Amino acid sequence: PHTIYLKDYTPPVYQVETLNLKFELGDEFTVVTSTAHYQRDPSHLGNTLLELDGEDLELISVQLDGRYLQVNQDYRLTPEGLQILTMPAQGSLEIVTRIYPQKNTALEGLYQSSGNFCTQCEAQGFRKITYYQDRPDVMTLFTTDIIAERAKYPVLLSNGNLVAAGELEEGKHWARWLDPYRKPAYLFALVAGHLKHVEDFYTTGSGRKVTLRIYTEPHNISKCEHAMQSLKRAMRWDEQRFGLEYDLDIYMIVAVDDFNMGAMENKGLNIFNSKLVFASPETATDQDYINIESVIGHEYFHNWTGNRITCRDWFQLSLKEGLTVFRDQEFTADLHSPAVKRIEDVRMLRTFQFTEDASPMAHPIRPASYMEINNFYTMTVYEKGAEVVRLYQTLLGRAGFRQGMDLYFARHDGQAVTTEDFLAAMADANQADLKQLQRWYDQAGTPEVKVTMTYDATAQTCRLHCVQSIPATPESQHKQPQLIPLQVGLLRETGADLALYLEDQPCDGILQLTQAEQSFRFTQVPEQPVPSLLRNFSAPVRLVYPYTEAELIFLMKHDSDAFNRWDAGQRLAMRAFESLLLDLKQGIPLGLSHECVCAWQVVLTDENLDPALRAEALSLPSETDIAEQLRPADPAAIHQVREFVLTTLAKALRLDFEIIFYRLQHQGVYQIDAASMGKRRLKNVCLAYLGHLDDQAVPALCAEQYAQANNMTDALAALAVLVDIDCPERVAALQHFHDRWQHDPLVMDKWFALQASSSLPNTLQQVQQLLEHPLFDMRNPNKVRALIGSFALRNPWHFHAADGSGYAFLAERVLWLNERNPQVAARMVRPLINWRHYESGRAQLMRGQLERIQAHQGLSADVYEIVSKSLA
Ligand code: BAL
Ligand code: ZN
Repeated sequence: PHTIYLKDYTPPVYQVETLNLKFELGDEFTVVTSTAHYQRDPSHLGNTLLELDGEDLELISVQLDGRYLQVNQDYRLTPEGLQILTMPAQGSLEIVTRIYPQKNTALEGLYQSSGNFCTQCEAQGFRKITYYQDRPDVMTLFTTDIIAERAKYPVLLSNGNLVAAGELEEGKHWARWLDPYRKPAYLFALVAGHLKHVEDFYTTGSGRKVTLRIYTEPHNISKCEHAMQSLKRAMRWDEQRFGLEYDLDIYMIVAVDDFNMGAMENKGLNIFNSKLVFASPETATDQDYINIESVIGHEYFHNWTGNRITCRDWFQLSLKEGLTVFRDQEFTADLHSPAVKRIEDVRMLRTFQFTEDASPMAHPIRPASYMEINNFYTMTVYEKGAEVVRLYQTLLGRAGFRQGMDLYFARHDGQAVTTEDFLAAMADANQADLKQLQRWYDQAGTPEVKVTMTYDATAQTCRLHCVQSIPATPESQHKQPQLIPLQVGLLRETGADLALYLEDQPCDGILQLTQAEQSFRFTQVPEQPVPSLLRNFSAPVRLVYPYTEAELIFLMKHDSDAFNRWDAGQRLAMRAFESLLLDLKQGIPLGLSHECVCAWQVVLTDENLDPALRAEALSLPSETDIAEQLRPADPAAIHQVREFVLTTLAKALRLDFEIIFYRLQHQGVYQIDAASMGKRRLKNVCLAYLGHLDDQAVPALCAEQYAQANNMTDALAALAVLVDIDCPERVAALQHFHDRWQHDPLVMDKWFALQASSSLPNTLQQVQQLLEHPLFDMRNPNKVRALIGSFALRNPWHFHAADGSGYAFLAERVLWLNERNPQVAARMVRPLINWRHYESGRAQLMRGQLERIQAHQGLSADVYEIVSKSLA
């Protein structure tokens, strides 16, 4: 595999005016006829080479303006595709190819899922359908004809509007779809199958009636209501918040079981992993409900940020993904609890993106190079990208951000653009100098901001001294300072916020860090305050401040910023873990301070605090978080101290946990509003703590909750506690769950995932046995993620077993997947790449498995890129 560089970008020589596609879908193969009208950029003179991308295609014929072309004379086949050797300034090229969707296990291009045809073209799947300039800056008008056997494939769908349909001989039928908006090939979609749909309507702000349809296999049709309502909420929200309306007469979503990612924003025809569509109280957890709403929103929001304005090239991926994640985050925050949403997003960012940013795969949100673009659909491009978009809003305010968005659409609708275009629109709309924000796009690594405070009682001033640094990452050793908005508050002894004056000027609390080192002097500060720093996580940085235990406990109680109140608890826990790890190493008996225990008791029992926030506060940093922050990591020690803290809190606060648990135990009819979800969350956090007590009553309590639950959230929470306890109730509940849900693959994913996350000693053995379970299928990405992904990512203790058995297991699975589905293989190998962060024994074992994978013949570009970079 070779490396592709952003600096080598050149615009396409040919644009495509129209593209007509004809698919003849068959039982063994599919014939694709593509007719494209090419138009050369006038600045290029003379007949020119036209290079078309193509992969795994059988070429049948090529015609130029009705004349058959001859191989080697008129065209040439290369490993990358097809070259038309002397292409005139304009011409119609008809290419006929044969493809084998039924044999497509990579789930890229045209493939089958549950016997139905579907597509996934982003990023470069279209080249597996026909020869074409498979790059996002080639945008054209698509017309798609689909021909298939009516009995097997009664439903034929593509992008845009259905303009004609009819019957053919031999039981076949056809449909023609026309998409009136120019689009790149990655947004193309086709679906053909035995599907049913639910239908609803939405009237846009300007009064246009849009038909909404969700297509599924018939047996799942009853589980689409939540997705449909979510779609309508998303359509309304985008009108209200950003003034953006939908632009076609029909919006379709198709749910499929075999899908490499979550969902895909194909114009007018989204294709979704069924996991992100189907919900019923019995089968979906609260988190599933929220995720469905958020991803339905995300794909819908792409219609403007991604489809109407798309990326010039794949280096700009964050232009659409960071922005659209930001939009879906705001959507969820506006509809539910902004504080809970912020906490959840930051928790995920810190656990997974910070880790990625400290890994050999670290890359800027706009990478400068890649080998395989599929490897860059990352937490960095998506989640850090969203944080960078959030920086604009923090700096410009909501109104200023909206003005920037308006200008971005006014300037670039219908274009394929770059992140610089986005920055320019934001800056120009606000007459702001935002040039320094560019560094967020070009530099990888999580910035560290070290703050110290000095207070001068005589002058009544308080100085915050800030030092920013960005760690070296593969793309660069020396970093330039970035523009970091640092939102701060100063708390009085009473816990109230002081009014802020910077050098006697009133200040909104947002400090703009622009230099490596900078001081800010607050005046009119009558007493020594406790600083609340990086409020609402105003930038994706690691904040370092020498807080004392007492100060953190004070902030946990008093900070007016809900995010920082939560974060103070996380810092307090991390401090405790750090000192316990040291004690463990030195053979000092473990103990948790009385003050710490009381601090969590105060949060737990604070009836004025939103139950969801109490639950968040009681959810301590994960073993993965601890491993990342306290390197080199010893996963066994980390597991031991974290279990110690949980058990200590469970014992000390048992009565409180029980009182709250029983008070919230029965909630009647299942509701998915924020308040009900928050209460369930708190109740189940209490149950999880009680699960740490060595008490016979606990399994019985869990078994009871499992048996009585009228919803999946409560059932699964009870099972999650049981799965860590070696008891008859565990066996019975797992068997019951299996028997009850064996017909439902998505619910069974939960069953596989739970067992893979168990802390019981024989978990790896169990996972290996589950690979042989009749309902497990390595070709289904959801199953792989549920069983193998959960084991490697959610069970660090067993994955990092000191004998290396977890690593060897993962490597074997990666090699199996490499042959069949390289994208999924490349995702699964990632838990090994941070091998340098672990103590030397484990580090060597992890490296050994990476070397084993690297030595494998026939490694895909996807896996090769990750493994070779990790070992470099
Ligand atoms: N564009 C790939 C799926 C998504 O981010 O929406
Ligand atoms: Zn997206």
